[in-house]
Amino acid sequence: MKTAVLTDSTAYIPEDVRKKWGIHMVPLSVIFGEESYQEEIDITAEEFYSKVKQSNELPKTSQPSIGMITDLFEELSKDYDAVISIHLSSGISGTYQAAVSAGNMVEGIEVYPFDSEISCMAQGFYVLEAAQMAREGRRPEAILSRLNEMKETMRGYFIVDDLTHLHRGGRLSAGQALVGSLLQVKPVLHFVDTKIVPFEKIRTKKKALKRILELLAEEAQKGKQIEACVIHANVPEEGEKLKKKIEEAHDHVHVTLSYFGPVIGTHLGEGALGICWYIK
Ligand code: MYR
Repeated sequence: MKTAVLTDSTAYIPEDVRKKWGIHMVPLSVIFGEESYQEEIDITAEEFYSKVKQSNELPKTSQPSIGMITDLFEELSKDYDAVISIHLSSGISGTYQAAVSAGNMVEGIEVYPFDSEISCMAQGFYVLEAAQMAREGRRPEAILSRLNEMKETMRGYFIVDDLTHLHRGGRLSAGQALVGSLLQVKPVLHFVDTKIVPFEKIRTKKKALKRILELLAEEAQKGKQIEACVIHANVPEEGEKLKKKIEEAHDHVHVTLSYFGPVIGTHLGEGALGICWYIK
């Protein structure tokens, strides 16, 4: 049985890595006024952040259409028997639901949609694992079962410089009164049941990052091998600094650096930082 792995652009897996592992990708888009750009294809993260600075209008985002995903599945059906389709959390985007609908429409390929319930490199971790297992010839059911096992230890905590982006885009699940109080501080955010919610209210960025590092350290204390990733929104030096701190503190945490690209950057704003991890 030949199984393909498809993800969306918000995993931000670099093109060379996608090519190496045969990972297929469907893009989400950012829209500036009348102009729409498919991220990772028409616009890079650097171009996006510089365009935001020059533009009078704030960008919007959109998910891929069901038709676009159906076309991709149909294309894949020529070479594969099945496809695992891994997407950003269904609580923040309709992409996963679009993959489910497209999967119900196509014939000639078994479609297994997977809701990562998170996004960015945490989603990427699922994708890389699935791609490796698919290459080993593992069956889709075995791959999905491993992804669900990974979900039990997958964590992602992040902070933003300005919460109004998340609030404006309707992606912050918190009552109006709570949002008001959060705007004064630097809350640590995370996903619960597919949605973004505040984890803890913290006064300063420095303390919020320290708290995220503590949460990782609590996990690392258990002594198991951890795969982690620091993610930044156009602040690579800050990302590198965090990565170095993690490397110096824990020898059984393998850590990489990734970025919040255009679509996620639209909702988090420049300067956001996050760390995600799972127990290997
Ligand atoms: C769409 O238009 O369908 C895309 C909406 C994307 C919302 C993004 C919200 C922020 C996600 C933060 C992920 C942090 C992962 C560690």
